[in-house]
Amino acid sequence: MTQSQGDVLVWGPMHPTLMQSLEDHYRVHKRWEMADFAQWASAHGHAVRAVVTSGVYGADNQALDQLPNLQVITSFGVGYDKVDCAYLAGRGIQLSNTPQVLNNAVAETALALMLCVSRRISEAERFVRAGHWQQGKFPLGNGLHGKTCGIVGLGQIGKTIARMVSAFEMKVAYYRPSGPYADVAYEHYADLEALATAADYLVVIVPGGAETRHMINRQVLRALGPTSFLINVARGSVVDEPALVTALLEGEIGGAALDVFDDEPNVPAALLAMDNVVLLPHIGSGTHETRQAMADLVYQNLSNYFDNAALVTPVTL
Ligand code: 8YV
Repeated sequence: MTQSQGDVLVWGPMHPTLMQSLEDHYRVHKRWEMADFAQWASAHGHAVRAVVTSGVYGADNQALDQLPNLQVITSFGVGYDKVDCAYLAGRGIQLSNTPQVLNNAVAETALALMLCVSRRISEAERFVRAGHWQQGKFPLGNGLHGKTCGIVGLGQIGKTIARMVSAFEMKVAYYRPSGPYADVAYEHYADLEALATAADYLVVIVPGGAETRHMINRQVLRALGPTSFLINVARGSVVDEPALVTALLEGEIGGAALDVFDDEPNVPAALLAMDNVVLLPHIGSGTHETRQAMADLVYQNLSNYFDNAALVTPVTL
């Protein structure tokens, strides 16, 4: 194929095979390499019909304003809280994301974090590497078996986490303010603090955005309690980070395991100093297999758009 099918603006560096496919089939414009986007857009912005971005990069309205003929945004990742859906709907711009293909990888990350924080794995490894084993035994951790896993956000990833923790013979409970799902047997809570009180492990996997911002606040953390743990594989914005730091400093929760932060890649210095906190650099979906599947899905959505076919995984705006 030639590079004649259309002009695509790519927001930031993407998965290598996706970049290659884009460059093989489209005229690719790399936003992150532009010294002055506004200047570039005033000359070339009218040609752009498609944007490729990720859940982490998003796309700001101010930049999109400079792409008057934009018709589709294909985003790498399931979360799309960094694009303004109302704005896209207003302009008739379609949006796609990459649901389903990352369910297992993100759920595996949640399980890894639960095990890591409960059994003190990172801390224990630091202990060995520092040569402390010769001086004495490492303290005990907490088990998962028989404990309650409270899931905040029983969507597709949440359900995958529920199935995985069931194999550890944990009890599963979930929060849903609008009532229980008819087809789900797990224990339902309409009140988040009540779920936190019941949970030994509170796993956060709701979409980011204004509706869920800081829903994990000081009250929820206090309800979780000093022997229980917070796991966040959703978005940093869902947790009130200063409240989390305070709750940890005050011993109000047992520990936290976090894959996501409010201001990535910046992690609050107070968290870096705590041994009962596990910190990951947003690797939830980060396996070779899953990232390839996500890359393929982004490309399929884009090529469908240019072939005048329906998007494979459209977001309803
Ligand atoms: C990132 C994610 O999008 O799917 C999501 O919502 O947070 C991740 O999969 C991905 O890491 C972007 O590079």
